[in-house]
Amino acid sequence: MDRPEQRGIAEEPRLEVHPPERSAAGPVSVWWAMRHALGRMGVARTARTLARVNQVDGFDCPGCAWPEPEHRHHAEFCENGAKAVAEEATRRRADRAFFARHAIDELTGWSDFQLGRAGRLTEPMLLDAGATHYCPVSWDEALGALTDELQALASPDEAIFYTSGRTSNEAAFAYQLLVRAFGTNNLPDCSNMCHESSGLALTETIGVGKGSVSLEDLHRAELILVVGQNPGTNHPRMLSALEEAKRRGASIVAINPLPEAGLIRFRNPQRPGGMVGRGTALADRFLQLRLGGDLALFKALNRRLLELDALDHAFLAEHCDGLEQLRAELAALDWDEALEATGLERAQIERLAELLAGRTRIVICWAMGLTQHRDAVATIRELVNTLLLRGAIGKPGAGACPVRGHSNVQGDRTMGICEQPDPAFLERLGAAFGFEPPRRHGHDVVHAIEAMRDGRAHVFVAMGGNFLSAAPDTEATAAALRRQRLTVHVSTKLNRSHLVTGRRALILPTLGRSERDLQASGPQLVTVEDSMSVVHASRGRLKPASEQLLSEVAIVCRLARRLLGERHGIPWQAFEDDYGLLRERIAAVIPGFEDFNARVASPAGFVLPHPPRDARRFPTASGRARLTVNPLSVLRPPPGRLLLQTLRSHDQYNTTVYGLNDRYRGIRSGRRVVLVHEQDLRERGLADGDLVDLVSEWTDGERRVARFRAVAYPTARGCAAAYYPETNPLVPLGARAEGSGTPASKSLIVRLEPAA
Ligand SMILES: Nc1nc2c(c(=O)[nH]1)N[C@H]1C(S)=C(S)[C@@H](COP(=O)(O)OP(=O)(O)OC[C@H]3O[C@@H](n4cnc5c(=O)[nH]c(N)nc54)[C@H](O)[C@@H]3O)O[C@H]1N2
Ligand SMILES: Nc1nc2c(c(=O)[nH]1)N[C@H]1C(S)=C(S)[C@@H](COP(=O)(O)OP(=O)(O)OC[C@H]3O[C@@H](n4cnc5c(=O)[nH]c(N)nc54)[C@H](O)[C@@H]3O)O[C@H]1N2
Ligand SMILES: [Mo]
Repeated sequence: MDRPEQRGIAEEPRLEVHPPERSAAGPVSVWWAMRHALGRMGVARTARTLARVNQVDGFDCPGCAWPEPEHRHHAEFCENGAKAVAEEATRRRADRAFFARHAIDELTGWSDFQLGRAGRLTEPMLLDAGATHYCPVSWDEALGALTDELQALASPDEAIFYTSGRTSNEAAFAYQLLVRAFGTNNLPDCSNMCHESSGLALTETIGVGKGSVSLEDLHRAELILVVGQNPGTNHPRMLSALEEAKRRGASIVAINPLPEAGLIRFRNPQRPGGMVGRGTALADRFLQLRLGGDLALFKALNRRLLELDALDHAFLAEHCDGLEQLRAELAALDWDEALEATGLERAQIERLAELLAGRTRIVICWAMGLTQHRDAVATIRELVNTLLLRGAIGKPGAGACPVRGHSNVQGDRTMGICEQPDPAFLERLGAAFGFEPPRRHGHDVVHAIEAMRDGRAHVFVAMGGNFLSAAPDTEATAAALRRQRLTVHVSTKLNRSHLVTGRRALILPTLGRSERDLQASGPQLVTVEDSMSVVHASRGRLKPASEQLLSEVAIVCRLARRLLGERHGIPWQAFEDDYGLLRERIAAVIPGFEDFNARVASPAGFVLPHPPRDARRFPTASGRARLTVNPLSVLRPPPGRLLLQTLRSHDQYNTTVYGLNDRYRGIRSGRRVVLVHEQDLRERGLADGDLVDLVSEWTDGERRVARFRAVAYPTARGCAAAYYPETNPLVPLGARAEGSGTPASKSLIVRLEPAA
């Protein structure tokens, strides 16, 4: 078995399927959090570590990007945050003895769960050409090898510099500076696979590619739509905010093909009632729509709002363009088509439109259920139309809330990690450092894979993440990585990207966010930006997993010194010694960071400017918000096929698998399942419990993953769901969102075949 996705598959003899749960969190989640933490960290370390998460003098949870409330609880973390912390603070070590014991071939046979359990990486490791094992190397040798390969390239554009979203602002700023001073904009990042569609749609419509609400707005909203998001698992602390809004009288509507537990009922472990009672019923309504049906839904809602004349006329007249075009287009909306796309009844849509018409403080939250579709950008633009028609932007209790993933993914973008940088940013960067940054756009994730595959790139460097497993089309990505001369990963933990490598490979182990970062000038803090544009400090407190770890900032600065030498006179050594100096430069280059060092000293941090949110000012070309026309085209799989979404279980953080349970959905001790409506199974001559292969169909041929257990599940008709990353081999490189290029990993056309 040479195929990367088929490796590490053991049969799952203990797999159990139970009915899905009807509520999220509560005492059971506290128990699970403690079980995970104690198992990996032991008692004393657990107490010390969890007491620091998201506290003002502690570190930012490396879990999700949900903001911290102003009045923090003693335990300001959730079950899944505790798992993320425990994963990093584990006492296990993947050290030189580990790598001497296990050949690459053997490790390749391990599951992602087993790889993660190997523990923290402890020193730089090199996999030499043709070698069977990684061997220890000094930092000097490691950075020397990378420098030599980069210098041997015919052009800086033959190198790829990926970033995942945990990297601090300081490390991200230094990294993009190094890459641009080297001479390329090849800075793909996890955003390309995540909220790229949101950033683009928001920039086009309101002029700023970030969400426009604060936590307080959520608390004060009268109506909250939660669309394409599973907060019970992926943003558990958001449930507290929903609960608070609910307590103040808000209505909550969940729009999703799956009845996710967290949206139905919530038992807040931080309130006495949450530990004993039945908890708060969160969603007042649940619209179970078809995958990819959201564009049709929002179009139909907007059409009804126009018919009802439920418009904020004053706001539209003062601030928006495009009302007449929108009106004309929506007048021609074909209801039959809209109903086919959504799978909903017309009355359901009309009732929701009436709810929207009756409320003014409206927040719409969304995540990957909207961004990872062919029509993602159009869908989000149409959702912005809804907000604009209702005047629900730039006033208290209202706005757009794209809920980000990685804990600093938004900050990384603010710092310039972007393959298509804003020319004004490059201008300021060049002026501040006295060099001419490259202007050519770089590669995003998919274009980077194509460049590596086609021999246009030869060195791949990753600042965090797990590129092989997170990217689409695992086979194609593996082939692309194998063609590289050198693949390099700055990582905390072992993962599959360390095993599918170029001719040579380096692992550069780094400090996690929970760990003390001591440099020449003393202990360093770093900063992060949450989903609501709040920038605040994070201070690691734990003893580093090994004495040989370098911080991400130190790795970048040392590489820069070797690679660029004195070129441009950038003070890399001083940056490494004192991150405060980096922050001074950030303040000079990036608007909103004036006086950065002083302001980050405030415990609550500070909020970045957002003109539409702050002053109803829309920095688009016309200076006005844009209502947009977004043509509808219905996804129609051929007869017998299903639409498949690839999503997260409760026991994973992206490609890191903490455990084998998806508790709320009733799946235990296994991950190779495909959730399908019972009737859809029956129509295909299948039944719950059958073993099936999933075959995706695309213009360039078929892709297959073998031996998944079919589970009869109450999902929308015609739709199926299975876990990422096991199903990434099914995502064709060419299946991408229009405009943003995000892999369309939530609406793959698949058929189920009985397994051989
Ligand atoms: N514990 C934990 N926390 C995490 C992560 C993690 O893996 N584990 N990942 C982090 C990251 S990087 C991110 S981006 C976020 C991801 O957070 P989510 O976006 O919540 O993650 P997914 O599991 O991909 O869930 C997608 C949700 O959208 C629904 N959905 C899918 N397609 C459609 C559609 O066409 N329409 C509608 N209306 N709904 C749809 C799915 O049924 C599911 O409920 O979470 C972050 N937080
Ligand atoms: N099919 C499918 N594919 C998807 C998605 C999907 O829903 N479906 N979701 C997409 C999304 S939203 C995202 S964001 C991407 C995620 O893509 P990535 O961000 O590339 O993947 P992660 O699994 O989050 O990366 C985990 C690795 O990061 C390293 N790491 C952890 N903490 C640190 C740190 O502090 N510093 C450093 N240097 N390394 C660290 C560890 O070695 C760990 O193994 O995947 C995307 N891929
Ligand atoms: Mo993400």
